[in-house]
Amino acid sequence: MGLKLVIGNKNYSSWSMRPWMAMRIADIPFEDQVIHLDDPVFKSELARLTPAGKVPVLIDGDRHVWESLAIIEYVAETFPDAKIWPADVAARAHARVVSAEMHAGFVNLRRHCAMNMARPPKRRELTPEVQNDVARIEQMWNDSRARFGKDGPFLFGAASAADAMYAPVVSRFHTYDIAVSPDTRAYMQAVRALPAWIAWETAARQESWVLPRAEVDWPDVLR
Ligand SMILES: N[C@@H](CCC(=O)N[C@@H](CS)C(=O)NCC(=O)O)C(=O)O
Repeated sequence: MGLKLVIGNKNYSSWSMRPWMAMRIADIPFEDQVIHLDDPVFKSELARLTPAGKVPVLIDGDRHVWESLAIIEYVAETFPDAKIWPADVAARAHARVVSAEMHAGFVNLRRHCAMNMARPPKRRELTPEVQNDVARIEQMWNDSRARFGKDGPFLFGAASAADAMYAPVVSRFHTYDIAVSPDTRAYMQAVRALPAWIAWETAARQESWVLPRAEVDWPDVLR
């Protein structure tokens, strides 16, 4: 029996996107199952899979792994040759640092600019707190690229789990037309050109569900 990743709507579920992208980037075979976040059966379906009641959840036989970063670590251990994390130990440590920073933080950006891949890019005014998150993320991306990214366009050269952890941030920067530096734009462009990104975005745009709490223009739904 293969791996199954249970996820929320591809258009909106940023935490689901992270392990999905990491596994696709690393060519790890898996199937996904999408559960609409506002479906009345969402909680009851999920209760069978995780006591945390949230997506994503990875199912590997009788092992159930939830929390996006824990899923990535599980597949990195299970498929060591897939090189989910950078090969160099210093780069790998730093990739884990920035990924943990994402997992634990940037609440202001996440709340103010919900991921919504199907929304056409349109500028959203940012609060000072959100601007602080954006500034820290740009500083971190520049620093990672300058120290470890010489061999490619991604944070650690080749695409890795760190880029997967920040893929929903790339989406938010794009969707809300957030003012960023040319270097940040180039990095975003590289992430948005990844086959894994294109596959996720294409599927997200085919979904018809609308999640009012994630539509910042509500009651308008921009498409
Ligand atoms: N820390 C968790 C966050 C998971 C999470 O908040 N998932 C959202 C979807 S993106 C969810 O399941 N929300 C449904 C709910 O809270 O009822 C992770 O990294 O996986």
